[in-house]
Formats: sequence, structure tokens, C-alpha cells
Amino acid sequence: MKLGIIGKPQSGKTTVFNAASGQQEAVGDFSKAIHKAIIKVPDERLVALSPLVSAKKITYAEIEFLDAPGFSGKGKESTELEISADLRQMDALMLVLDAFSDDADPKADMQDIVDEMILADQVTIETNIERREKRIRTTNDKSLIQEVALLKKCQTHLEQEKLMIDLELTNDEHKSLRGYMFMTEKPLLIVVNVAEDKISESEKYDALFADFVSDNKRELTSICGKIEMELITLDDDDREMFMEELGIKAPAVDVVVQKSYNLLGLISYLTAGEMEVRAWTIRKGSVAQKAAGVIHSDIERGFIRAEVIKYADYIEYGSEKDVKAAGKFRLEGKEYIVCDGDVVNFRFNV
Ligand SMILES: Nc1nc2c(ncn2[C@@H]2O[C@H](COP(=O)(O)OP(=O)(O)OP(=O)(O)O)[C@@H](O)[C@H]2O)c(=O)[nH]1
Ligand SMILES: [Mg+2]
Repeated sequence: MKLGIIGKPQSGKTTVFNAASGQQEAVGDFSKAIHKAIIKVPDERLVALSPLVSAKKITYAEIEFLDAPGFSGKGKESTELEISADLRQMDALMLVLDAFSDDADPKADMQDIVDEMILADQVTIETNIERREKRIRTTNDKSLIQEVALLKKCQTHLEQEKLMIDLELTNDEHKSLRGYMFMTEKPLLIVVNVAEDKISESEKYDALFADFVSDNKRELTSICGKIEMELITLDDDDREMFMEELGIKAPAVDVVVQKSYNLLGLISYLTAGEMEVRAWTIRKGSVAQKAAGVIHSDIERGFIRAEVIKYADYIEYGSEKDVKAAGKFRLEGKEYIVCDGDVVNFRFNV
């Protein structure tokens, strides 16, 4: 999964990036540098499973973070959002809002950025309608005519200052629009970056953004980037102590990962063997055969069945043998809907 960090200049994007990735990139230097990091998705279940199968290693699921300073111009005054090709490839966006400086207005900043994204999508649509209409004049291609009609529907929607993600579309319509990679079609994780002494006021922001948050489309979290950036460099004991002192319930990385999983409707299933215990990311509702494809396309193609042990059963009985003895070992077919935490072994033949 790829998560792109956007926000106004000096809103704390790199700070939050560091807090989530554990990297130590320079902050506050107005450099507008691009940073990339791959972070492991924390998963206690892998740690618990590992000794049960004497695994040689643990492989976590991964999220790719892109810290993408998208605004042109100088300093805080720059207003024009530049959308790089990298940013368009992201599965979801994390929008960092300054709520720590004296004159901060996170709600207004969010609106500015949303307006910029709408504008960017409008430009994409206009150019594409023009291009297609030109071709239609010479070819009279029916599918092109259909596509233009669909683009015009999107255009009307955007003109009302609404986001593409809120436009109801059929599956086919979704498919034919996929290539445009609209910015306002991406789920948004809004990160309100609060001051060190305002962590306890986080709820205020829940209320402030309540009307914008929406299941599977937009999530909200408040963190203090500056503190989190320091927390992630501490060892576990110190970190826990400080978190308790400061009233922080979970480290930023956990919050960001969990919220973005929710946002994208993602879950993890697990595999456990001597070689490794490992988490694999899939979309909620994926059937077993499709889920197998995340490991290797051969397993999907040659799928025979899935042997499934519920994580809780694995922990309760302690071994595959004892799970079987307890009658909790399941054989599932290709249409089985894989659940979060299923420990799966795929049987396949190619
Ligand atoms: N007090 C306080 N300052 C913060 C916080 N987060 C970021 N800052 C400060 O804000 C300034 C900008 O932080 P950056 O993380 O570099 O912001 P950015 O959005 O990456 O900036 P550009 O990449 O230049 O657009 C730095 O001086 C940070 O120390 C915070 O939670 N609290
Ligand atoms: Mg930065």
C-alpha cells in the first residue's frame, strides 16, 4: 500500500513522516525535499505466532510513505498545488494540517487543499474531454462518446465543489475512470498536527471536522508530530513511560497504519511456517483464491484449497496438531472469504 503525505508548506509533513517511519529527515528547512520510506505494519500476532512454529524470521506487511511537498512558490505563502506523477500513484493521501502555530487555521488550510485537488481534477477532465471530442469528430467512436458523457457527469459533480470519491458510480464507470487517477478519488487521512501542550485538546478537532469524516473515505486523527518524532527514537520502555505521561494512547505509526487500513478496507491474513511467519495485506471481502495471488500468481492459478486456522485458535491450542485435535482446523474452497488474522496454508498445483 502506498500513502502520500500532502499539506501546506511547513505544516509538519516531514515531521509526521519521520514520526511514522522512524527516519530522521531534516525538518523546518523549507527544502521541499521528497522523502520515501517503507515501514513495517506493526502486528503483535506475528510475534505471538513465531515461537509456536519456531519461525526463523518475521516478515511484516509494509506501507510505502511518500513525503511529497506539492506546493510551488516560496514558504508558507505558496498556494498552488503541484501534483507529481508519484503522488497520483498513491492508494490514499495523508493530509497534514498545521494546528500548532499561533495563527493556525487547520479548517481553512484543509479547504484550500481540497479546492486545489478539485481544480486539478477539473483540469484533467477538461483536457481529456477536448481530446476525445476531437477524435469523435473524425471517428464517431461509440465508446468514446460514452466516455465523454461520463467525464461530463464528473465535471458537473466537481463544479459543485464535491469530491470524486463522493460521486456514485457503477463498477463499469469506476473501471473506465481508473486511468485518470483523480486526486479527489483517493481516500484521505486527515492528520491534525497539534502543539505539544495541546494534545489533550484533540477532541476539539474531532468536532471541528466531524462533518467531513466519512466511512471508508475520510478519517481523522490528531497527533503532535514533534513529540511523536522523538518518541519513535526511544526504546519501548521509555516510549511507554512518556506516552503515559503525555496522555498519548498509541504511537503515531500505529494510528496511521490502523486508520489507513480502515480507510482502504484492508485486512491481513497470516502464514506461519519454519521459514517465516508473515502478514499479507488484502482487501476486506477477498475470496481465498484471490488472496492467494498476493503471495504468488501460481498459487492463485493452481488453487486447490485453503487450510485455515483462526488466529485465536492457534494461540489457544498452541500447534497445528492440537488445533486439528480440537476440530478447529478448516478446509476452505476458492470462494471462502478470508478474514483478518486467518492463518492460512494454500494447497495448489501448477
Ligand atoms: N511546535 C510544533 N512544531 C512543529 C510540529 N510539527 C512540525 N513543527 C515545526 O514546523 C516546522 C516545519 O516542519 P516540517 O516537518 O519541516 O514541515 P513540512 O510540511 O515538511 O515543510 P515543507 O516540506 O518545507 O513544506 C519545523 O520547524 C517543525 O519543527 C508540532 O507538532 N509542534
Ligand atoms: Mg518537508
